[in-house]
Amino acid sequence: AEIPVRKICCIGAGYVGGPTCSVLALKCPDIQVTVVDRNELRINQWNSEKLPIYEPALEEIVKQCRGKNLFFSTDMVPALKEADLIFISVNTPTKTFGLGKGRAADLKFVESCARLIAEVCDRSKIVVEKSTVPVRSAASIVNVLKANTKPGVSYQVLSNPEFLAEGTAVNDLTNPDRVLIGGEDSEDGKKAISALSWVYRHWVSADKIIEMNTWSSELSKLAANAFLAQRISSINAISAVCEATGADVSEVAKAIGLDSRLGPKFLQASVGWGGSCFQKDILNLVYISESLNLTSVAAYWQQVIDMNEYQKSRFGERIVQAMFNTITDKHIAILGFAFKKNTGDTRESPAIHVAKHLLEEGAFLHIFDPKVEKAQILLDLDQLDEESSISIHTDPYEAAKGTHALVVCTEWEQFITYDYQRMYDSMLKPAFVFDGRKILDHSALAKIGFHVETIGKRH
Ligand code: UPG
Repeated sequence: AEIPVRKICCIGAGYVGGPTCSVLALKCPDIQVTVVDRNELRINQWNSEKLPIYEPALEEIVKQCRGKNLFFSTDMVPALKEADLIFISVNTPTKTFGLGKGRAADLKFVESCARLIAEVCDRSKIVVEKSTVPVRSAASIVNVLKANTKPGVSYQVLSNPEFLAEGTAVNDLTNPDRVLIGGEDSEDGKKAISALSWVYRHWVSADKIIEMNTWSSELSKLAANAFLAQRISSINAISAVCEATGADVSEVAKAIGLDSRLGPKFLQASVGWGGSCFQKDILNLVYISESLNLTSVAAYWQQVIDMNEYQKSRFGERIVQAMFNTITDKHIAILGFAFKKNTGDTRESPAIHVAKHLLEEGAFLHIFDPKVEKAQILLDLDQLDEESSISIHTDPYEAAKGTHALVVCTEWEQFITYDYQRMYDSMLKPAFVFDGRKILDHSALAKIGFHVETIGKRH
């Protein structure tokens, strides 16, 4: 039988393109996968011993496939020319200027990919939009391609949003809940859909591969992220009620989650959600809704973001209040700076918000995270170098030494098993713990002598 796709090129070697293509290469030995990016440093890192991103199990896969059927390159043109199928997996940041500033997604990178493809390709291709984009973006890609296509060449544009979460990327890619493929309702459209579906069927069962129209596929991605963030904002809203009444948000979450219609996942109250996707995608949904004159819809989803801002601020304020309304000149250890466990990514991390709040109140911060690089922490806090108000530590016990308080901002599992007696002994008294992730054993900490405060519970 005819093999529909022999060579794949992916533009964008980031958190989506890198892991997705690595798993693809692993599962499809008969397909050659080339990941291209104009960022030479990043490509060099993908070709080196130390990959540019940390994901459990990723390194083994890259080592196994690299040089065989997985390649990382800055040489875009030949890779695009040879490919039967091209993934566009570039970033779509929130616009920082002009119309839609602060909310709309900036599609300039997606558009320039489409222009480059049209310029260099001299045979027909399937172009797959993998970046998270506003609804109807595929139509814009089609427009740019059509207006610039060489004679005899035609394109099919598919939407195939990625649902992997950071820290579990390899597992999410290997065992996806579903794969969405949106395409044009025409004979050529159907052919393109079945070609991409053939690629996924190497390791995903057919019943999990869902075909739909392009706009549904694009909107499903935004909607899924909005629903996920909304669940966290909802439980965080309840956590504020708990703190004010004496209810315990863990008990409430458990009770809610046992309703089979709701389910137990994504009900962990926290200092707030972060990450590169939720904020950007919801802002995007809000912007699209407003553009379509759906003001009530826009206001509804905006509240999910507002509640998250409220939660982050509330946690910072609570720290100050508990420490006798002043933290000026006090030393505070921040445990965890990444936006979630098992990643070194700090994009939109609630830890940044909390740290800035504490700095504004005049505290000295001792920051420790198992994976985040020192330079990244300094960058996030707008600091050029370590100075008197911030020190970055590679050992949690060193970070805790001489501080008045420990503030947990990320749910790293290793935090659970630290020797808190040892930390307590090296800290100033009264010693506080503020658990922004509800992961520590609070009664054990109280027994040691800590004053413990956590989300969604009166101490
Ligand atoms: N979080 C909580 N409580 C919970 C669950 C998560 O506070 O009960 C926080 C978590 O700590 C993190 C944020 O929510 O700060 C987002 O977590 P998660 O969704 O696991 O990470 P992402 O890597 O941002 O993944 C989301 C979607 C994924 C999508 C991706 C990019 O889960 O499906 O592909 O965004 O769009």
